Amino acid sequence: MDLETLLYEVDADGIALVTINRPEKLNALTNQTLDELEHVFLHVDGNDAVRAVIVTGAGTKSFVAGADISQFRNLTALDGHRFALRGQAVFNRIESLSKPVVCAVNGYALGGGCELALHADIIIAGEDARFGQPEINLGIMPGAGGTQRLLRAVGKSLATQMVLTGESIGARRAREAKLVSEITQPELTVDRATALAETIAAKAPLAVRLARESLRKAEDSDLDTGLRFERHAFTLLAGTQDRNEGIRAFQEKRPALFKGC
Ligand code: CO8
Repeated sequence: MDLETLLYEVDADGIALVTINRPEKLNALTNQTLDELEHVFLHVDGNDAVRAVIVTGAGTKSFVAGADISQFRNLTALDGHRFALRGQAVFNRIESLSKPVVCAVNGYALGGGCELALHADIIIAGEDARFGQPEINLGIMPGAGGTQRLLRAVGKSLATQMVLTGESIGARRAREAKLVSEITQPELTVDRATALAETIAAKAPLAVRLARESLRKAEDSDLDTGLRFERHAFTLLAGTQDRNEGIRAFQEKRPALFKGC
């Protein structure tokens, strides 16, 4: 597929950089962008050379300012249903990826942009980042996980305030609310995300995969189910060659060389 609204590259360390590239429209998501995101996520998932993914927006002003509103002009209820279904399906691919995803957010992360970031494992925000769900101002509401994932991320009170007022929050408030893990200077978000991705990429791939899956279970399962998953995942990893290598490297005081088996 020729990518027209995304830039996609994989560096020598296996870090994939996905850049939503419509800066003149503040990287608003069109149907085409959703198709291209899905294509790229499928490539990431099926490519063993990719160890971690960074998602960011082109330009300095915006990560993603939401779904492209011009597509909503003649929307019927059925179109709305299809769009929300499509948005949820594409963003859910992030969750089911076998690699961790770090979002580097500069400027606006609004509507579908905030929802996209909410699907990442880690969010790094520039000091100028703004997160919000302004759909209510358009007479609609979040449709790609915003009500469900924002509430899980920041709790009922702040999520309700954001969704019902449409008001956005800045980077500091987002960090206080545990939506983002770190704030950097705006020009350093991708560098910081890359450094994190490289650190993760150097670990044992199966351990990263299963630990990530186990963390995700904590979001949507009861404690017993989560603990059972954690136990089984731990058991699986105990039988890997990388576990053997990790322990041996520690005892021999050298860096471990993980192979993903
Ligand atoms: N859609 C389409 N175009 C947009 C969008 C958008 N969401 N946001 C900005 N643009 C365009 C503007 O129209 C403008 O284009 P042009 O120069 O051709 O007029 C250009 O980007 C620059 O924007 P502004 O001139 O408005 O820049 P400002 O700095 O004045 O304002 C704002 C920045 C505050 C971000 C403002 O652009 C804004 O309010 N944008 C809309 C934000 C919004 O409401 N987002 C939610 C959209 S609805 C949604 O996301 C529903 C998601 C449902 C599921 C998603 C599945 C993927």
